[in-house]
Amino acid sequence: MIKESVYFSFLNALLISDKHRCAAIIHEQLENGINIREIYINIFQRAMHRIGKMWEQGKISIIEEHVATEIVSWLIDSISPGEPITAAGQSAVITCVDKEFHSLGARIVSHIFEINGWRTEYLGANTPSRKLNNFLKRKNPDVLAISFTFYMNYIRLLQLLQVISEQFPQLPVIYGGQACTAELVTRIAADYPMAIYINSIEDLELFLRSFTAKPGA
Ligand code: B12
Repeated sequence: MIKESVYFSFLNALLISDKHRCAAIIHEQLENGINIREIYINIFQRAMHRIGKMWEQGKISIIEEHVATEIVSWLIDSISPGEPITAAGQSAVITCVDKEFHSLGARIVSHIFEINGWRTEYLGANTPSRKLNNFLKRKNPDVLAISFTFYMNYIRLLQLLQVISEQFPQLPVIYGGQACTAELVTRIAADYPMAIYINSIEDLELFLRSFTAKPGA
């Protein structure tokens, strides 16, 4: 379990853009045997949500927010085990919706797939829906995972689901992210029953385990 003092030391280091201190704190946690998922959620996610609140309240500037994002993004990649070179398991494409610039959540989701033995294609932020077709045809993934954070993009999420439901009706789709309201999830369940809403990393891992366990998968 992450101690509160560790979280606050990390947040303070992030707020003064002290990349090396942030890295030292994280590496110490890993050396102490702290699970990487705990670091993703209880340090990175928690700190970035806090940074968002501080930015909203005018307590920090957009520049500080940008630097914090870059530090966390760098740390996520540098501590993640990565996909094994010989991975032969299932594959996933992980993307953000069109005009969605929040990419850290999708990045973590991509690493969670890899930790569970999946091969991944992480497409990052702002992926144009129409351009996804050819890529999906070529890669033929077992799952498409979509991340959605900024509520104004909900039409683009629906457009993407429409494209997928028409062109890849058999492709299992999961989606998640902060902007998934109960109302939107209900609407998607009615219009796009192939899309499964997953609202936490724990539930994502449960999904991945049951998916792997399916006969013939
Ligand atoms: C960093 C940041 C930015 C950066 C993003 C850079 C980048 N490379 O990602 C920049 C500067 C680009 C940005 C821009 C904007 N932002 Co901003 N941003 C943030 C901030 C501070 C952190 C986001 C983050 O990285 N969180 C950490 C990650 C790890 O957490 P997460 O996203 O929740 O992801 C986890 C889960 O949700 C889940 N998950 C996510 N996706 C998926 C997908 C699946 C399949 C599954 C299973 C799970 C899952 O798992 C993840 C890992 O645990 C948030 C604050 C916040 N509350 O998050 C605001 C925030 C998201 N931004 C906000 C806003 C308003 C904006 C702007 C409109 C600002 C502006 N006026 O320009 C623009 C919109 C840009 C756009 N079109 O997308 C609002 C959104 C409000 C809303 N209701 O939609 C927030 C909440 C800030 C606030 N408090 O108001 N932002």
